[in-house]
Amino acid sequence: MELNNVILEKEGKVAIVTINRPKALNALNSATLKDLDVVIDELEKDDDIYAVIVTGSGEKAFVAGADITEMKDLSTIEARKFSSLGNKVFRRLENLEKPVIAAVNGFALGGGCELSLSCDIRIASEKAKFGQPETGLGITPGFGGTQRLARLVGTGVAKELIYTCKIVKADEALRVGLVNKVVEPEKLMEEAKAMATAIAANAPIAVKLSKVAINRGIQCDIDTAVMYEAEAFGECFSTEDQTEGMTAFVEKRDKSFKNK
Ligand code: DAK
Repeated sequence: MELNNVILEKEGKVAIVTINRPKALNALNSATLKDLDVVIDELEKDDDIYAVIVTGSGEKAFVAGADITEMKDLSTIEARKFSSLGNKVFRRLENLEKPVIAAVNGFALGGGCELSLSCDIRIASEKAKFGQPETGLGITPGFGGTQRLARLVGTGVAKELIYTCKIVKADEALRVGLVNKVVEPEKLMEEAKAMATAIAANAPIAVKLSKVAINRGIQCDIDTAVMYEAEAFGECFSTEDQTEGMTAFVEKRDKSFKNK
C-alpha cells in the first residue's frame, strides 16, 4: 500500500488516519482523495480495528478544503471526475462499518469541514476553526456540506454558515452542535484515543449496527427508522458477543468481546 499524502497507523484496536500535506494545509487534491480511498479499503478489511480517528498533520490545519490550485482550471469533465471521486470517498467514510472520530486540530474549511461531517463524532482542539467558504469562491459546497451540515446543526445555522462564509471558532462550533467536545490542543489526540478506546471496548458488531441504524434512520420517516433499529437489534442476537455481554453481566464477570 503506497501512500503519499495520507498516513495510516494502528495502535491496538484503533487506526489513526492523518491527512499529510501540511505545506498546503492538508488541502484535498485528487491524489489525497485516492490515498484516502485506499486507506478505507484497508480499514474495511481489517477485522482487528474497531475504531478510527481522522486528523490533519501539522499545527495549523485539519484540512483547509479541497485543493483550490488543482480545482481552479478544471474542465467540466475533470470537475465531474473530481466531484465523483470526492463524493465516493466521503460516502465510503460515512458508511464505513466502524466508528470514525474526527480529531480537528486546526482549520476545517470547505471540504475539510465536510470531511469532519462524514465522520461520526468530532472532537475539536481550542484552535480549530470551521467554515464553508465555497460561495465566496463562486461554488456551492460539493462534498456534502449542504446536506450533512444541515442535518447536524439544522438548516438555519447551516444556511448562515454557507451563505456568509463565516469562519467559526471551536467554542461557537460546540455551541451550535457542530462538534461534540472541545479540548486543549495538546490533549486532542489523547482525548480522541481515549474515546476511540472506550468505543472499542464495546461489542464491535453492536456499535457497527448502531451506526448503520442511525445513518439510515435519520434519512427516513420514524416508522421505517424504528424498523431499521429492530432489524439491527435482532441481528445482534445472532452474535457471540451478545451472548458474551449478557452472560458476563449475569455472571458478574468481565466481558470479552470477539467481534463475532
Ligand atoms: N487549496 C490549496 N492550497 C491551499 C488551500 C486550499 N484549500 N488552503 C491553503 N492552501 C495553501 C496556500 O496556498 C499556501 O500555499 P503556499 O502559498 O505556501 O504555497 C499554504 O497552504 C498556506 O496557506 P496560507 O499562506 O494561505 O496560510 P494563512 O495562515 O495565511 O491562511 C487559511 C490560512 C486557511 C485561512 C487560508 O489558507 C485559506 O483561506 N485557505 C483556503 C480555504 C478555503 O477557501 N477552503 C475551501 C476550499 S473550497 C465539490 C467538492 C468539494 C468542494 C467543492 C465542490 N464538488 C464535489 C462539486 C470543496 C470546495 C472547497 O473546499
